[in-house]
Amino acid sequence: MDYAIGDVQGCFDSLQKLLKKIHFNAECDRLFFLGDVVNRGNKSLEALRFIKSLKDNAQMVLGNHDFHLLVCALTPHQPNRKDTFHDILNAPDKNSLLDYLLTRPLLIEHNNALLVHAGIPPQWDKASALQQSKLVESHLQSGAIEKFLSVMYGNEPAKESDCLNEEEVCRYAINAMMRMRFCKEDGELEFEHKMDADEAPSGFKAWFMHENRALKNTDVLFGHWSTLNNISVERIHPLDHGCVWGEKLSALNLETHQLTSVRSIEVS
Ligand SMILES: [Mn+2]
Repeated sequence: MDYAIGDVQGCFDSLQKLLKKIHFNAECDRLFFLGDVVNRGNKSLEALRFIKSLKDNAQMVLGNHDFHLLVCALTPHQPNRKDTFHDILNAPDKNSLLDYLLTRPLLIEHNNALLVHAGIPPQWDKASALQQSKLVESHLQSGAIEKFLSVMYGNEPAKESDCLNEEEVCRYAINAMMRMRFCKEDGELEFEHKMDADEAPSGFKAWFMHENRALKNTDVLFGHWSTLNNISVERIHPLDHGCVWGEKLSALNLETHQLTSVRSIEVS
């Protein structure tokens, strides 16, 4: 069976509890992690090592916390007080764990569904989304990684049409696929608000609520937005159920569409 799993954020013990509940078999089942496998929780190192150890039976897209770990590990940028991935930064296998993250995509296509950490802006069809993901991936795997990572932080350009060069195109793509919650129909991003989807700032909507969204007829599975409540939008599958905040970790069976959740067991 194939399963998509929401934001683990270092909650390794809850992940093991969830895998027990779905009777996960590492020989034949496959896990698709929706990003943010590390940070904020108490066992980022165990979580990342475990996912890497599953080899081809686990795949993951990069989330903003995974990306933040790369920036802190590979540029002079310092972790902040809330970051809990020092175990990875101090691990003897740090380099192979970082290499693992550097070779992860921003977007996975699986049986006509798209898996992404935050979302896909309304103006992108499948080909554009895959193209933007590949562009960032090519930079993550290039030799000039420190230079690339050190210019990827920042909220601008908010609009795709304002991107003047490849650096800005990549920054927009990273912000859209790893951080976006609210945007305008043309994909203009907004990062001040983190509340529920029906409390959008003026002029903005949750990215999946735009009427003319190009991917309306494609299943999109995503994490990142743990405060989303009771979303009922066709083909939209939010799977960050707030495990690191003491709520739930969930797995969606990609064949039967059955959802299995466990209550978080981490001390928050
Ligand atoms: Mn996130």
